[in-house]
Formats: sequence, C-alpha cells, structure tokens
Amino acid sequence: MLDSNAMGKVTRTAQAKAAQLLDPVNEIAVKRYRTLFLSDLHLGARGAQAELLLDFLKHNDADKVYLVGDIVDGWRLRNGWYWPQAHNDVVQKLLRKARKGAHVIYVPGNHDEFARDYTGLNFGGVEVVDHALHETADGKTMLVIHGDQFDIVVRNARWLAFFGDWAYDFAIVVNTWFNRARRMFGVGYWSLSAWAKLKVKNAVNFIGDFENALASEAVRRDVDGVICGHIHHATIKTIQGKLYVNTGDFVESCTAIAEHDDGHFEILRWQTTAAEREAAAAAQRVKALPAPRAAAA
Ligand SMILES: [Mn+2]
Repeated sequence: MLDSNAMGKVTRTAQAKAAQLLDPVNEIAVKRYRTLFLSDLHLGARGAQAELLLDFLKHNDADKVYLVGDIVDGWRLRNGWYWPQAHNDVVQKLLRKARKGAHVIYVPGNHDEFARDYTGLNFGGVEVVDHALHETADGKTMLVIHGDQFDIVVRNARWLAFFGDWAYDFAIVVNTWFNRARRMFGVGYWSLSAWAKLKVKNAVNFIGDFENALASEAVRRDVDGVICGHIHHATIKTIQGKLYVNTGDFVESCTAIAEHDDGHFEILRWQTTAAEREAAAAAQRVKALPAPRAAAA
C-alpha cells in the first residue's frame, strides 16, 4: 500500500515526468489504473516479448489485474523447456503485484489450458477462474473470457446461425472436449489463427467472425460487453450494441487494456510508448552534453 502511494505521487506531477526524462533508469514513473487486462503473453515461447512486458509491468499498476489467457504457453513447453530468466521475472512481478494488494485474476486460455484444472483455487494471491464478470466503475458488467471457447463457432458461424441455439450450445461443448482430448493424447492445439491464415480468403473475415461470436455471447448472457484475447488483435468497439474489447497480445503487438477510474477503456500500445520514451531520453541526453566550445576557434 505504502509502496503504491509513493508510486502514485510520482505519477501525479509534471515534474516527475521531467525527472523521468532526465534519469530514466532511477526515476520510474508508474501509471495507476483501476484495472489492467493482459492476455496472450505466451511465456515459455520464444516469441514472447518478456523484456518489454517487464518494462510494462514496471510502469503500470492497477487495483485489479486480469490475466486473460495464454499467459504461459504450455503447448510450446511440451516440446522442450524454454524458460529464460526474463520469463521468470514476469511471473515474479505479477506475484509481487498480488502480494502488494492487487487483486489478480487468472482466466486461462487454450495454450495454458492445464490451468483450467485449477479453477476456483488461489495460488499466491492469484485467483484462477474459468471466466469472470467484471463490474466497471460506471456500472457496466463485462464478461471476461479468453475466447478460444468459440473457435468452433467462429469456424462454422454460417451454418450454426442456420441451426440456432441448440447447435451453438452443442458446438461449444464439442470445442471443449475436442481440445481436452487433444491435450490427453499429446496432440498439439488446433489453432484457429493458423487455420485462418491457411485459408487466406477467410482470413479477412476471421477477425470479424470472432468479434461477432463474442458479441453474440454478451447478448446471450445479457451483459454489457466482453473482454477477451486469443486472436492477438487489440480493439475497443461496439458490436450488436455490446462493447467488444480485445486485449491483443505481448508477442507481436504488445498491447494491454486499461480501465480508467471513470470506467472507460483504453488500449495501451507499449511498443510505441517504450520507443517514444527511449527517443525522448536520448534527446535529453544529447541536450545534457556540454555545448561545443565555439568561442575557442
Ligand atoms: Mn488463445
């Protein structure tokens, strides 16, 4: 608590921002949000941007942190252990946030499906749930779910719409058992995005189909919107009258979603932010250099 207060003070003032530019190493400005949503970190995979993610976690804090699936890439780890120090540091940093009083909620995805066996449990202050209902500051109820549950629906969106509700429910059950069976028999996860990339013609429609499937789920559950991940494509928009929020990923785009104190959501694009900060710090260093002694000539 004391720690987060101190960090809050740093954020508040403009001087702090200037100080951060002068000394980017020692003076770290931390932004505090009501809630942070992160997904698709894929720790354990070589593509994971653990260093940038660590930088993100150092500069951003929240009362509540949702980890919206594919945090650890269990499928990759199965084919050979890859766990560098930076990946460990990310886990430590998240656990540290929990210890410092943040409410950390872990909603597993398909790549960390093993964690779904532990829903309802709490590990070091991290609560594992299948999905969650998040109440925003302005009273919206948001379904928080990874999104892979709807792969089969997305893939068959057109004929499922024709058959109606029972086919939809059935498809979701089949999807769950299909992936469970693949895991049991040690077969890799069937990837929706890989499938979409193969069928190039459908790749364009694929994001739209996914977004529609998730918005439909919000309609079915009679909530105000949905917050998901899975397709590595951060967005905030309204679909079918529901708020559709996608956290993106920390493999390619390095995005996260923040909920501000008034309940509105924002996409944080950390690659851009980190690059801008580096550029500003570099410019500051150049300015700090002693001016060339023109008079000596
Ligand atoms: Mn996924």
